[in-house]
Amino acid sequence: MAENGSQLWLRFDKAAPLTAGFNSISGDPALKAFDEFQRACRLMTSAPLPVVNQAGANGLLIATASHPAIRALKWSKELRSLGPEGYLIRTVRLKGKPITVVTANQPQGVLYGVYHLLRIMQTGQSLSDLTIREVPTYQLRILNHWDNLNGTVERGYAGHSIWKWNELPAVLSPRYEDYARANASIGINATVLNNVNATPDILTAEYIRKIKAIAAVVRPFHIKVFISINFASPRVLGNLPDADPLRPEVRRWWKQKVAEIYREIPDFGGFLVKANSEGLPGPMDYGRTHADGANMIAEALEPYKGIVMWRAFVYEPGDDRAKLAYREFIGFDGRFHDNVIIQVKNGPIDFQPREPFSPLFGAMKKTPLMPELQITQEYLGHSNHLAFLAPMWEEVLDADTYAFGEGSTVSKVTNGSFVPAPVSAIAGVANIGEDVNWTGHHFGQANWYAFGRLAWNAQLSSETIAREWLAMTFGSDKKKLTVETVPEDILSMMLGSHQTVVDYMMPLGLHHIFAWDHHYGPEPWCDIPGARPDWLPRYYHNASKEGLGFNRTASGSNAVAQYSSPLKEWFDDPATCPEKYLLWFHHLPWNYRMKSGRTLWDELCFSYDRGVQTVRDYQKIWDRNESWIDAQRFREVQSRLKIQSKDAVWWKDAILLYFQTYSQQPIPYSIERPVHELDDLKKVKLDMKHHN
Ligand code: BDP
Repeated sequence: MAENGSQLWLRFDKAAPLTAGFNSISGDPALKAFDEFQRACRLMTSAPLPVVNQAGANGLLIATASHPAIRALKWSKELRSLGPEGYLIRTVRLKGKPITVVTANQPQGVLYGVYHLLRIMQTGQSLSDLTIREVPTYQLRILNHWDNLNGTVERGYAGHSIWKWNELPAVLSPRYEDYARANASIGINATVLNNVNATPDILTAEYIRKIKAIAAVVRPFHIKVFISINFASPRVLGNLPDADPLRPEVRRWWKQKVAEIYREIPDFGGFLVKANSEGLPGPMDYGRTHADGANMIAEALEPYKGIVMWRAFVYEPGDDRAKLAYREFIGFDGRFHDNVIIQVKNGPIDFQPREPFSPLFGAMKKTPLMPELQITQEYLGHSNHLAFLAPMWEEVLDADTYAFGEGSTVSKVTNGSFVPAPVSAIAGVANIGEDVNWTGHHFGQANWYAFGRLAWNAQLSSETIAREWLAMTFGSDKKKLTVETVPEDILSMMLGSHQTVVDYMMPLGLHHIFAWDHHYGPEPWCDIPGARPDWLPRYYHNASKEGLGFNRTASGSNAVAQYSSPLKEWFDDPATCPEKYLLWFHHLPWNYRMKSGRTLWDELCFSYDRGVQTVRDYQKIWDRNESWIDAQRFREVQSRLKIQSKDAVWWKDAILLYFQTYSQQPIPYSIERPVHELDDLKKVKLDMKHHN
């Protein structure tokens, strides 16, 4: 069968290694879950299952808790502990006959249960004696689209936006439903349709009708729609003199606007707000605070149970940029309304290839916080590089903040375990565009998949996620894949790929040494006269004849002080600071002795070289699997690996040759020699406009 990636992990291929064997289906045919199972069944076996009134031997029963067949099972106690989205999948014996039951309190739980069951089937796991109970880690699992109303996507590398605003509401692209299904299949239950750099237009009556049309398509899949708003909207759209959050007319404007939205979309989710950040308007324009701004909007949304996600991505110049969000927000702890969640990027700066977690996690003890992860690879090779991000996110979610004692990990301080959260949430900046395969790189799909799976269950291992995704996404008659039989070489390529990108871009805690604006290639030398210092790489790497790195210890910017003990002491001392964050927290001499026994300079050289060599290995791994991979996807991934390989060499040569002008030391002779001249590399200017 021809494959172009458009079906994602939902290929429901007839060749899939089905352990299937259901004879009939019963329960509640009005449920979307029921429909979806039958749809998948048709694709897998050409025919849906016969619908019967009562489950018979090898039957499947799909229903909510209130259905008589489920009530008869007397599981009410267990069902009560599941909340609205949790589910049970169990094999029961009725009169000696095995029946598989998928049930939950609410229809959405049943839908997630059905997709779990389908996943078991698609990945060739056993269907007998199932005893599955799942409850999500986060209640709101939300994609953030950075899609502009003109169809471009900020930091999007998979073509234009999937939202065809100019055709809406009259024309509904069939992709909207595919999108909703894909998200529901991995537990994503909300979406922010437009860029955080929002224009006021999204709040006009015209756009509200368009949003309503999208909401109608995704609603059956239990997905709620949110939008990003521009704080100045009352001034721009409402002709008010300003947007001061304490001005009664402004407050009234928001209330009326929110009422207008809910009249059209009764289950609307709420707003995402980027305010007083990177030049966008906000409450501080009027001498007010983040709390004033967020609470005003929260008040308007409150009667409808809407939510405000207020971003903490702020960095007014002044101090070490890594400290700024914390400094600006910590004083507001406990001062936000109940329906405000502060949305915090995983790291303190900006989605770098690797950052330590943001010190706001755990530090705000009375305010619900939600992590914002970036699925789109703005700083990780766009859609050209293969970088499976589950390991990076696992590292963040499992990081111990120590804020509430040992074990208060980032996932636990954000999912309501320590800080009461009326709604716990996690966001991922989408990597989706109108490309046939949705994400540009076929392996970019794995990051969308991984975000959903981790948002549902933050304890899942990257390996489990990669196995599931590979088994569902690849595989054919020639090679049937199950979670156990996925090719080990491709699996390990995926699992190591984030570290590999870090190795050839920014190892050992280096960060933000990218080219200006497009964030693709290396430009550690970049200098733009008049630019803010913290927009330039030099600010971050501080290379000099003496050494390299950013001193954030007590003798430097003291960013370490924003972390809880014992972390702050560990980070403060190069001997205990994890080497992966070494140059994030320390400025060290070129001859500093690393744990490997090598000098810092040599270690850097070896990291870059390891990155290059490993990408070359990825090319070999991919090529030797050619015989069983469908032709188009094989070729497309192969050609992107070539680009990645060349880029890795570009990175290695640029960074090592440039830093060598400071270290004045030879590149260890066992390492492949540079093939570029530094002066030539300095002339490289990519024509990659960032759509803003
Ligand atoms: C940066 C991006 C920029 C975004 C900004 C944000 O470069 O395009 O608008 O983050 O998150 O990473 O607001």
